[in-house]
Amino acid sequence: MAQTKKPVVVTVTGAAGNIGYATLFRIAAGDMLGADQPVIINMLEIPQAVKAAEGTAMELRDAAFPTLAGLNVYDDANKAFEGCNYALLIGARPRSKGMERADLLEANGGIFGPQGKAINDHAADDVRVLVVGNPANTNAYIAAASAPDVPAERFTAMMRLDHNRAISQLAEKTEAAVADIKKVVVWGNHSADQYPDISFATVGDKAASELVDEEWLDSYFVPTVAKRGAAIIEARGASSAASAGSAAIDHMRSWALGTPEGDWVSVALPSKGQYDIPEGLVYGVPCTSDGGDWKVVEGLDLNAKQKEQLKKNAEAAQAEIETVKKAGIL
Ligand code: NAX
Repeated sequence: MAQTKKPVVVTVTGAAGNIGYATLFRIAAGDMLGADQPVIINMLEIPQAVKAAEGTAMELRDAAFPTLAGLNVYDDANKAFEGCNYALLIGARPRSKGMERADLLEANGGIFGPQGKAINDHAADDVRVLVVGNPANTNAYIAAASAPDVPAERFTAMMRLDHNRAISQLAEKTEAAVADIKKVVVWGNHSADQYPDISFATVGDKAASELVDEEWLDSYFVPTVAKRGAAIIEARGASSAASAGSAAIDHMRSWALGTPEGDWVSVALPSKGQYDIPEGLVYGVPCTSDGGDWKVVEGLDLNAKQKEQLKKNAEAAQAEIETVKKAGIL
């Protein structure tokens, strides 16, 4: 396809990591923003991993993607986010043996605070940010808090992998095609206490709730989706990489190019108080996009069980923010 558009800058952090490797080639191939949108990719890594990132950059060049208009490797966030239109914050500190959740939050706060500031100071006015590195919701909160000049709703955390996992499980159970499933939502945090919900979902022209029973939902569907990451580590000996990268591509593509009529996707973004979710909390909700900003789907009728789940998840997400505040990161 002829490329007439001006190139956009896509910054990928953790570019030498597993998810980075799975994601970069698809961005460069045009899967994220379309085959008519040239991209300049800025790869950000820590100094020790720059050499590995340069190896990946060599491979990216060797693929001769027509959409790849430029490629840079940096270990300086201020340079990597210069003019950035799309930021995928994948690089994070993994939890090491004996590390408490509070230590993990603190270590990652030290990464996402400065990166938020670098985005604030150097990115393009229309920058859109997706945080993948865990704990993703809290990291997005920290980055947004460090970027006061960027509208907070441009900082999102990834729920799309959980969303896609939920669709896949429901498709398998109902023997339907993935494309026939609409309006699944995963509420809350990208963590084991997320709430995958099919109450509003349809499978073809039927309500999903008519096709599956409560027992399957509570004892199989919800725990399978919520604990899928652990099951993959157990089976592969490594955490989800290609599926996570694919979800990151889906998230950005839906945001930039829009969601289809009659469907929505799950996105964690700073709450404006919808569904009694505390304001500011980065929380997974159903969203649509017309290619501009995310629009939260409002006014869904929630029953007592759903409200209880949402409240529980909000408390868990809030507790992480409190831990970060206590550590003096915010
Ligand atoms: P890897 O350990 O393979 O790669 C992480 C990379 O980040 C490393 O190359 C490291 O050098 C780099 N890095 C660390 N600090 C950095 C910094 N300050 N600036 C730039 N780069 C930095 O992990 P990978 O498997 O790629 O996973 C990346 C993150 O995604 C992890 O935090 C992981 O927990 C998280 N995940 C999030 C998911 C989600 O749905 N939100 C699902 C998959 C994944 O578990």
